[in-house]
Amino acid sequence: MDFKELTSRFVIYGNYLNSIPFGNGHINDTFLVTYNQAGVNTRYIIRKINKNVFKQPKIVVNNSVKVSLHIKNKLLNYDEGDISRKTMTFIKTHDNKYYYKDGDGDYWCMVLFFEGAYTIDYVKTKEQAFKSAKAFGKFQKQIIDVDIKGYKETIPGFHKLPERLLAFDKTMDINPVGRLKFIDPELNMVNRNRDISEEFSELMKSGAVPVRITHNDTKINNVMLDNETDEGLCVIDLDTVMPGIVLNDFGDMVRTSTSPVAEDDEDISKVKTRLDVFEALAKGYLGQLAGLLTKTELDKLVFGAKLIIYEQAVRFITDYLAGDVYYSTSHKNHNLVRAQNQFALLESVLENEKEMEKIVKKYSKI
Ligand code: GN1
Ligand code: MG
Repeated sequence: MDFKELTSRFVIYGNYLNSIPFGNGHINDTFLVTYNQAGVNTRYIIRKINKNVFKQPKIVVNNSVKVSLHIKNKLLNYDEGDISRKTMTFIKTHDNKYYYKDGDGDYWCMVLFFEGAYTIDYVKTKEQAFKSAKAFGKFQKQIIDVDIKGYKETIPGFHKLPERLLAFDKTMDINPVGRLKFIDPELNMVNRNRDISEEFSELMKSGAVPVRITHNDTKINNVMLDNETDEGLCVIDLDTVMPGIVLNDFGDMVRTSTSPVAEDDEDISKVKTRLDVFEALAKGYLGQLAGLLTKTELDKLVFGAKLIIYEQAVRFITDYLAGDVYYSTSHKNHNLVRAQNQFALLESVLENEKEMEKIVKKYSKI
């Protein structure tokens, strides 16, 4: 890819210097681009939206830009400084669009890079959990008033667990690459926990959990932390911002923070949910959202953790059965290991459920 030519489609001043691959997301191709602008090096991120995952890339662009502008206006109203490190700044093209469509039909988006900030892949200290959860809580607070009608689904049925299970069942029937024989224990885990899906369906049918605009991918490495203060600056990876439920967002923080090891760590014996980290998450997230969530949402936050961990395990094992067609993998059992890891985490959450409920109560206010 000729990045000089590609980035010249966007309104950027100065001279192109270089670009390098960046980050470790499983879905989109991301690059860090440097321009010299009047003697100062300015860095940008350019990302190719994965069109196999996001069938309608324009919806991704619309949602990400819209939510970022909404947050920018909030920050301006509250007169907060450092705005370009507290929300994403999307760069327009010369024909006034927030994306460039290349000759292969791929969509590219460009944003300002956050200088002086970092991300973490797993949580080492309670403080890191607290600060990241605070950032996700603040994000939710900032967008609590957006009009849901302006946001379509970027991936239809993304967090609809019954559909994920249906996909698993279908893949199992087809067994396209002959891996079914390797997944007896995981199949058992899928089947033993199908009640989570039933509870989810009941809950959604009852209407007790409001559909809001949510992030839907609140992995711990989707928060930028400040190099100096370690405070959360900005929530990133807005591809899945769309109508959703806070249960999943809280749950995905639990999924990606409370285990001391990464989601693909092979040493399953290390996978467990750390209650002190969980408490820091609840404190950070709910500290921002006091009075803004409903009683049912608060009551079901721990269920949200079970929901998303189970869903993620099902997604990984489905992709393993399908022959690794969705997630990028670096070895042949990568998705199997990921699924085993997530099932172990689910078991740990199930064991600690009561304690976790108590913690959430402690920080819940209506
Ligand atoms: C993907 O984009 P990335 O790598 O942060 C996935 C999430 C999963 C996650 C598991 C659009 O996230 O839903 O939770 O991998 N995103 C999409 O690591 O499928
Ligand atoms: Mg993502």
